[in-house]
Amino acid sequence: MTFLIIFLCIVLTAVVLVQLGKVTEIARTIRGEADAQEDLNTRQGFIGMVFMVLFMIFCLGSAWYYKNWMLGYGPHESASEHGGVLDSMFNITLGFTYVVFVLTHIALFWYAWKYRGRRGRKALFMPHDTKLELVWTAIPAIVMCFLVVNGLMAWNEVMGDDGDEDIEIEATAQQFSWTIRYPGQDGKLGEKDYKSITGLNALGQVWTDTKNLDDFNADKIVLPVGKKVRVRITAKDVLHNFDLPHFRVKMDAIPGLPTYFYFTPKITTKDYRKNLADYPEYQAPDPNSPDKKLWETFNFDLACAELCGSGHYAMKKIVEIVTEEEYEKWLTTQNSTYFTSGVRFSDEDPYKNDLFDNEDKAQAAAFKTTFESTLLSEEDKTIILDKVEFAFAKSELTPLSRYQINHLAAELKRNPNVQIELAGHTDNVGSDENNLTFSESRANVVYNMLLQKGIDADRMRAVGYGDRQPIGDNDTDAGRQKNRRTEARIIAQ
Ligand SMILES: [Cu+2]
Repeated sequence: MTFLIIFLCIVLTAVVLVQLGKVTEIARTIRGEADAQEDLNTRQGFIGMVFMVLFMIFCLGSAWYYKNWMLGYGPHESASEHGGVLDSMFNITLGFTYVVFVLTHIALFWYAWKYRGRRGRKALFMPHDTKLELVWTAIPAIVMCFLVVNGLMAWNEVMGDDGDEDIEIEATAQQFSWTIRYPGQDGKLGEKDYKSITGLNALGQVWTDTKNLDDFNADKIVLPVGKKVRVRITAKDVLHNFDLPHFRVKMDAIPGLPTYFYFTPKITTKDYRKNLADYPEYQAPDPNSPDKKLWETFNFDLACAELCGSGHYAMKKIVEIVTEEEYEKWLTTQNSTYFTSGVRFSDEDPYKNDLFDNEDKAQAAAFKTTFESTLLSEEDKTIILDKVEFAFAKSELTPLSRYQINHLAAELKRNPNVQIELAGHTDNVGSDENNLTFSESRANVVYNMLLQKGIDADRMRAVGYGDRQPIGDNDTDAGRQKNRRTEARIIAQ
């Protein structure tokens, strides 16, 4: 309905204008061409002047109306230390262009009014004026020089590395998301190589570079206030742009050409929200969560400022600036590194045949607990050596098995009165006789290793039980897997 009324209004206005035009034309013929033309010129000159004033009021009024939403004004003072430099540069440029805009705007319509066509007045023909040419070339050139030099100086100040210690993080753009990588405990991001990119290794981290092992990916950018940050910026497919508008950070993310940006956040998200609360604009309810006000739900954003494709708008991440203590606390919650959560012990893990010190210690501690509780237990004297595994259909230990055998040796040394039986078991695949010999030879392998580690032969015996003592269902893969096992049974203590 509203649409129909608006449409009819427009049509009617058009009809009125056409009719008015016709009336003017008839009047012109009656009064004479020249008179009519002069009237028209005066009227149009006057309308031009009115437009000038209204347009100027509109421009200034809208700027005034939106001032508390605009970056650089009201509550949106830069949230980074360098941002003020860029803001003042913008303001200087704005100052120049503002003066030029107002003057040319006035001149344009004033001249159209003052020099409107009138009877008996002729236009001055001026094909060329060297002095004027010089003036209107020189003034913009000087102003431009000033602005460009100013800009270069600001750029050097912002991008320069003053050698202060920084936190380095990495932002990788791809259609249509950001991957934010943190350096982990060592504070250093590991090397990457595009040739290392696989389904499991989306960034192409080179796992032989140990700096990579503690790197983790975060679902938002969290940074401490007052600490310098260096962001490595890169892209995997097309051009993107790393934009933190509130921090005046903006840099292209280019495939194959790493870029960077330094910045120091100077206000926490919480304090920024408090500042916003002083402005009536931010007292309105947030349309996305109506029980909260706009200032309460405010967050700094990471956006992609390059039109990179249809999902471009979705390239958004929250940036949270917190106090140093809160940052340290947050770091401790990010304990799953990319390597340990997805890559460890996979085929891509170059360390899959070894345990790291911390893993070895954790396994040793767990084994010690099991061993001691088995010593205390009245009935169950069996410890399943769950980490002792053999190559398929062979009596050959997998490389990682050595760790648990070490742990067993350590416990036997700590408890010199303990004697054990090493019991080998198989699943029910194959003949009974074969399984017996096979399980015995596997038990013997463990026996010999313990012997090498200095455990006396008279404290142990190795026995093969074949498939006679299953603990799982031999009809399923998982059950058979359970049945193929080596046990340490305490026979004296
Ligand atoms: Cu993008």
